[in-house]
Amino acid sequence: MKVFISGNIAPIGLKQLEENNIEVTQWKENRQITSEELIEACQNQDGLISVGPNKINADFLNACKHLKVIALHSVGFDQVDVKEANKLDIAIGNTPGVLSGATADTAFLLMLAVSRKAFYLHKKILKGEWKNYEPTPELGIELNGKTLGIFGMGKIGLEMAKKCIGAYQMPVIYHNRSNNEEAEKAIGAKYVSFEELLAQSDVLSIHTALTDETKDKFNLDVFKQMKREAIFINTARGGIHNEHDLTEALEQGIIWGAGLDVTNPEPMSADNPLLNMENVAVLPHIGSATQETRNAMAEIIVKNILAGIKGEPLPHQVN
Ligand code: 8YV
Repeated sequence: MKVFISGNIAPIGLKQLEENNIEVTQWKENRQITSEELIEACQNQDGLISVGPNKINADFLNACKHLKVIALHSVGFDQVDVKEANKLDIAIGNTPGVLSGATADTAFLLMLAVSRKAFYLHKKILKGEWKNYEPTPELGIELNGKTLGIFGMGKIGLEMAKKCIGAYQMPVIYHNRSNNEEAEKAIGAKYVSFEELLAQSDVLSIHTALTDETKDKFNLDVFKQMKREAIFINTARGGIHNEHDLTEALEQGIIWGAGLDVTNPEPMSADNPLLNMENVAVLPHIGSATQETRNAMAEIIVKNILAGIKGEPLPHQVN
């Protein structure tokens, strides 16, 4: 059986594929594979391990109908045309659960960094601007007892909420399509309407999938309904906030700060104005980028591939 990998996965995954006699071809170039190259590379393969933002759209799926399984190196599957995959009977696997802690850590890191202007002040040192001690300018804000709003209370949102409660006793409110009883029971999270979430959150952290419903959801109108002292955090997908509107909201002081692990587009251009703002922290989509999590993701990917090429249901199948 043959599998193409469109990037790098943790060595443990490669080892397990080899132990299971899977013949692996891997994209080794230091750039993202193009759609045409991906189609070409998948021609005589049984499965694909899709690493990074490859578009698994109708064109790709129809050109690669013969694939039995596509194992994503992500929990998110917004890049996949799931309906088309269903029509063509191609199993799509993802990696849920194992990256919740690492992604929540990234959200927490960004929240704290924004609250103390950490990335901005660090850049000032690099520019030789740490001159003398000045007690008042560029002050941060404290998080203790502030209200955390979670948009999309799933596994990652719950992890973020637990960290915020543990560190800062933050009361937690959330908005979802439906109640998350586990979160309500486990941490006393309170379900609120979207409008209440905006009006009451001191920190609003996004943990939902990118869908037609959530695309551009956080736009200027929405930022205007948030508190002026609010911090907006997005570790989910850049498409959920409108980057132009977020920039305007920050420039005009409509909200206080923002921490982003995801941008739109990715990579973010080096001259993006958000990168020079005092109350902004941006990371290059590192949510799941720890050794432990990437190992665990690779192991799930292998399980998904092995099941898929045998025509069995995947342990983590999205369709
Ligand atoms: C990945 C992610 O790093 O799981 C997700 O949805 O965004 C990240 O874990 C990314 O998809 C690269 O494969």
